Amino acid sequence: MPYELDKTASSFEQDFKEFLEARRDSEQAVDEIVAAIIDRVRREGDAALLELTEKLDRVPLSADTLRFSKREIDEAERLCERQTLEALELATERISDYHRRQKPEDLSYDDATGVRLGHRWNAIDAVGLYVPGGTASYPSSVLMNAIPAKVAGVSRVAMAVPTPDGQVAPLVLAAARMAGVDEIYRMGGAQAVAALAYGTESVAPVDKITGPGNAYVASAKRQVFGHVGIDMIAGPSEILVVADAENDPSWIAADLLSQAEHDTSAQSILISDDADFLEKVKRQIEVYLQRLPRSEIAGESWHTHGALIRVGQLDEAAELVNRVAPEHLELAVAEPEQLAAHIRHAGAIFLGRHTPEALGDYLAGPNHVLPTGRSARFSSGLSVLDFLKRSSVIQATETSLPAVGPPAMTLARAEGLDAHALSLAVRLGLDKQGD
Ligand code: HSO
Ligand code: ZN
Repeated sequence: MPYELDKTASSFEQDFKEFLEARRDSEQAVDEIVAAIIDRVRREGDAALLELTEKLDRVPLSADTLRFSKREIDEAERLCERQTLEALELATERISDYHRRQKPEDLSYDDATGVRLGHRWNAIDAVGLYVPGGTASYPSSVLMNAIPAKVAGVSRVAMAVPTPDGQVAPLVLAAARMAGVDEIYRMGGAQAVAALAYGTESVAPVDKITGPGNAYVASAKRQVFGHVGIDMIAGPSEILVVADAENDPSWIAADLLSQAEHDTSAQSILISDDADFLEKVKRQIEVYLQRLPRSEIAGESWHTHGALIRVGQLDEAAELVNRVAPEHLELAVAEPEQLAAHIRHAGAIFLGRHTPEALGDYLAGPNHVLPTGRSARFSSGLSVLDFLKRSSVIQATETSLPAVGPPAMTLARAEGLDAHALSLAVRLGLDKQGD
């Protein structure tokens, strides 16, 4: 059964701490297996990649069939329903529009000494996008990863998707084309991450790898980090809803289940100031669980990690939210803005009773790749900035260098780095010996 905590009870602080510290991720000993796979792909290239794909995904491929052809993607598109493609197109437009507004400006100014300072943004050259196979193969996640990369100006986006027994979701391929993905490979697991990071005869290496995956993919991303960039390591999904008693319990119950159905390790939390309302939502969840197709996953998530928390006053919820730092936060209250003003740690905030989190998962516009596992304390969702990097720019002149050069020389000498001091001195006419 879900956790039931009461902020007005004397044991609350202890109970809440235990709840926050409870582990949700199953630790698996995969690092060694993954290290061996990466090493093989690095040394043997295509041969290792194709052999591992045949063994693990049961698909015999050659260098020619590793990559999806234009004709195969056309065919996949034909298999998709028109209405679904239209919804995907709307999502593409809305996500693109939102992310275009994230593009940062270059900076350039002359400081008081006359030195010109600033920075310039440039896109990463090539990005690898990992897309899981099977039931977690979400077209929406293809859009959420590929669109910000393309908006940033990444010229090459290469996607890896495993095709167990030769199967792939046609909508995933359609989404990839819509988002502007340049290459799609039939490969998955650690071997795909290794191929993207180090390159093989058939897969050119990329500079950064993003996208979710299982424990093997997560371990592989961690192990290639440094050689390439990676995005965050996404954990199981989370939702925290703050709701007053004016809500329809069935709306809130559905919202809690919407994330619980992702994964048995997902977490759904409800905070309310009304014990009766909490009870109604709890009952409604059981009603929905009778009929939802993914009720086994959602039920296990809700019954082992779910929580109902009662507070004396709704404004006490903000402090608890900040301590949880949830991936998704819904504020289903009369004055959501007032409560939101006190929220400092949440991946995405959904305001009011008519903004279910599911809207953000698909086509509100902002990214649905968000910090999980309390990492919203120190990080943000995926954005255009994740596909850009900054070069700082400095320009001193004959007239401005004398203002800043001498103290720089002083610091160089203090560090015992005389060639540093010399490179300033020769320009300032302060190096007597060189003449
Ligand atoms: N809620 C998930 C994303 C997703 N939902 C994809 C539906 N499809 C991220 O936490
Ligand atoms: Zn979702």
